[in-house]
Amino acid sequence: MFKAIGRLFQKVKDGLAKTRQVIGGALRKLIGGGRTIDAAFLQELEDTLLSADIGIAKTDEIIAELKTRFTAGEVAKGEDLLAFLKASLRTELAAEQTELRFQPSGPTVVLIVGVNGAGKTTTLAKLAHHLTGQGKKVLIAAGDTYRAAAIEQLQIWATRAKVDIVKGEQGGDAAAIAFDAVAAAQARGSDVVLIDTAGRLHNKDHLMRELEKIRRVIQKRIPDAPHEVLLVLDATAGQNAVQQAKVFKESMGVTGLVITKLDGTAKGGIAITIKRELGLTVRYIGVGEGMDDLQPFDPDAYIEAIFA
Ligand SMILES: Nc1nc2c(ncn2[C@@H]2O[C@H](COP(=O)(O)OP(=O)(O)OP(=O)(O)O)[C@@H](O)[C@H]2O)c(=O)[nH]1
Ligand SMILES: [Mg+2]
Repeated sequence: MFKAIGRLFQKVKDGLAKTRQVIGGALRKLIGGGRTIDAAFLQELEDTLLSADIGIAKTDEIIAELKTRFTAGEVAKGEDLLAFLKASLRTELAAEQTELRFQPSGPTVVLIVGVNGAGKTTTLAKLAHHLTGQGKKVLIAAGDTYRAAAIEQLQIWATRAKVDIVKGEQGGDAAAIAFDAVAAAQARGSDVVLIDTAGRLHNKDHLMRELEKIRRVIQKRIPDAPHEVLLVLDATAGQNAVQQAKVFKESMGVTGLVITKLDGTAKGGIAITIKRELGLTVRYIGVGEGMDDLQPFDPDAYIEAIFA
């Protein structure tokens, strides 16, 4: 038993060493203080959960369930409460596919989308490095032709990660780059194509139209592509990230999430809120700016880190 707990904590330490406590200190103080579970306590607990972006619906559910359990004598002290909270949050994050779903043959095409500054390009680079480490042949496409320096930024990462890149000119047609990249991947026998995209165009409609066009053009070469559409969300964006997920899910058929910047925030609860509200699963998390700072999402480790 103790060994198992020890192993679990080691895993959490290894896996999320850089992730700061998510709900952390406030909750520990609340639970560890030997206080009785009364109205004031519940109010504080509610505030703490909300401030970690657990979301109103889930928070309400937790508080209501806690009242029932307390009345029934099932939750009496801090340890019970901690166990209850972990179990309750864990049920929201079923063990699902985290790593990319690879096609049995031909390149697996992955579109990386998200608002500007979310961490798309960095995530793409980290993912390229991660997949190369698994022995995959990776090709990346500089599909952000909008932002100045986006292409150079990706070229630097391609050199660092030692992967092929297909790029064009700034101001060029992003869909054409995506098309060329898929064609090149087919010709060269690449296992995976990662396509970077712009986060900001003249407006949201313009952005969505461009992403739609990229999708259409890729399908001329591979009809069921893109096989994965990963939405990159900045954890520090809090409830805004939930809103972004709604918009992208509706227009882009997002297949999974990457939550970045978990190393710098106490707001990891959005993983739970988005899963609950939109049914989207976190596939990877970003815990820093370096090439190794991407991890496949591990729900157990994530829950432990929330309460670390
Ligand atoms: N601390 C930390 N910083 C990150 C992480 N991921 C990305 N960043 C930083 O966030 C900033 C924006 O990252 P980009 O990858 O350029 O974001 P983007 O979505 O491609 O942005 P645009 O191309 O402007 O749309 C950079 O300074 C990154 O180094 C992360 O997991 N942790
Ligand atoms: Mg970018």
